[in-house]
Formats: sequence, C-alpha cells, structure tokens
Amino acid sequence: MSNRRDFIKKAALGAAAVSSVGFSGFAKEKEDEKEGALEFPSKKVKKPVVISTWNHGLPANKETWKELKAGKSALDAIEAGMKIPEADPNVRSVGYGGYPDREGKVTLDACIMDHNSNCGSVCFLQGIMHPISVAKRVLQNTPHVMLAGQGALQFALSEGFKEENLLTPESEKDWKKWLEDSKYKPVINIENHDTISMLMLDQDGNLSGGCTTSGAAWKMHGRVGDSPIIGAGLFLDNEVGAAAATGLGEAVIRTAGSAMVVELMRQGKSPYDACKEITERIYNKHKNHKDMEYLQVGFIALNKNGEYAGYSLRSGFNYAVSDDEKGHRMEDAKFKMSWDK
Ligand code: SD4
Repeated sequence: MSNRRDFIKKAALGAAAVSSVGFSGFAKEKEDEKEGALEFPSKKVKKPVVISTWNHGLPANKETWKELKAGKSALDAIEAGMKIPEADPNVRSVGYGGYPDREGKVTLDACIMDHNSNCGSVCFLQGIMHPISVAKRVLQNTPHVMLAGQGALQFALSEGFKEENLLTPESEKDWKKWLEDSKYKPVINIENHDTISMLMLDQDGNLSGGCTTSGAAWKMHGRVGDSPIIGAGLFLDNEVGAAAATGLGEAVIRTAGSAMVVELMRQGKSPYDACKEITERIYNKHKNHKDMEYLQVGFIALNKNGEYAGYSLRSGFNYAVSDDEKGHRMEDAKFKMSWDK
C-alpha cells in the first residue's frame, strides 16, 4: 500500500508540475489529493440522512432533523432548516444579510424538489426573507416550476409574504468598500461559494432537496446563478440519487453540474466518484478560462442506499451530515487542488 501511495504521490507531484499554468493558488496539486479516491469512498449510513453544504449547514440540518423526527413532510423539514441561515444576518451568502449585487441590492435564488420530481424555484427575488418558502409555494400552488424577479415578488406578496429590507448595515458597508475598486473577482470560499444546498433521504427511502442563496457577491444586477436552476444547482431522480452544487454558478450551469452527477450515479458510479468526475470535467473545461482564477465548485451527492460524499475543486469545502447513528457533524470534502488565501 505504501509503495502504491508513494507512486501516487510522485505521479501527483509530476502532474502538478506539468499542469501548472500560472494562476496563483492553482499550481499546488497536493500529493494527498490524488489519494482521495483510495481513501475516501462514499460513506454509507442508514436512512434517514440529511446533508447540507458548508458550516451553516449544521444548524440547518439540526432544524430539519427536528422537524423530520416530529413527523413533518420532507419538504416542510427542508424548508424549516433552510430558513435558519436565510434569517441569520451573519451568514453573508444567504438571505437576510447576504452580500448585495454591485448596485447594492440583495437578490435571492432558491429552489426545492421532491421525490416525485415536483419542483419550485424563484430567482432574482428581492425583499423576501425566505425565498425557500416562496419556492415551495411555487411548487405547491402554481402550474409552473420557476418564477423570476418582479413576478416572483408579486406571487410572494399574493401568498402573504411580507416585503422587507434585506440589506444589513454591515453588508451595506462592505458593498461601499467594494465600490472603491469595483473589481469583480470573488474571494474563493467566501464571496461566491456559500450557498446552502440540502439533500435528504427520508425514512421512506425517498429523496428530496433544496438550495437557497444570495448568489455571488457583487454580481451584475439581474444575474442568476445555478442555485435556483433544476439540473444545475440541484437535481434528483428518486430512482437513483440526489446532487447539489455550491460555487461559481456560471461554471455549474455550463456543465449542467448536478444533473450530470445524478446521471453518473445512474450509470453505477458512487456518489464520491460521480462528484469527482464532474468536478474534474468542470476543471478541464475551465482551466484556460478567464473564470479559472476565482473558480471554486463543490458538489454533494446522496444515493438511494444512503451512500453520500462531497468533492470540490479547491480545498476548504465542507458539509454537514445528520443521521441516527452518528448525529450531526461536519465533514471535509476531498478536493482536487489545495487553496491558500
Ligand atoms: C451562485 N452557486 O449564485 C451560487 C454561489 C454560491 O453563495 O454558492 N453562493 O453562483
């Protein structure tokens, strides 16, 4: 094993030297990353299981878990969990307190999907604290999948949601500071990569999921990311598995990221191998692209057997996992290349 590891380390170091194309923080393909596939197959747990992206996934998971155990439906439990980061002003990438666009407007994207492939989505929604709840109402109360901008707001108001200012003084201050240079170069793992995406395998063995985000900080007004797009930021097929993305939405949309992860699982790949393959596909398609400098993408995936995994392009991505045996915890995703700020 150690010989094999040594060989892999050397191969990885060689590959790093060859693949160095001069982006800062990009040429450090770490030796142990190549070992990930050997050491980190997908983990398997008994249903129910909930996994969510990033640290704010943990309080979200806890709330979802509580509701699930209290007998709520999968969608209600997902909604309840995702409302936690949406309402938290300290989570700067979701809902209230999220970084605004370059015009100082907080614009929100969210979607939700159930095991029957029913979906609801809102994008470019302003002034509503809980876009995940509006997305759920789109699923339940309209003949459509997705409502955008003013139409989404109008629908939310007709459903009884109240309009409020989501730009906190802290976000306003950060936006004014950003305006001094006005350079769009989102900080990896901070300014454009903190969507909460949640996947669930419930006690009946059914899959569901949701995403909610304020999107990339300092984006153009009107920009919509991957998170509300079924197939990009979130996808599931109840026969197979579920996947969700975080990271630079443009890259995830270009590759139909989450749908592709699910499709690879259909073809027999484990959640880990599926996430890794699509992350590598994204890397290959972007290695000479202008977005590469600030590109981060991460996927989580969960299949019908309770196997789950996460994988990201650059280091720093983690996700919350909840199940009956081990409770709630954070796990680090394996990654293709290390990233130092
Ligand atoms: C987007 N995928 O809008 C999202 C970014 C993210 O918080 O993860 N944001 O591109």
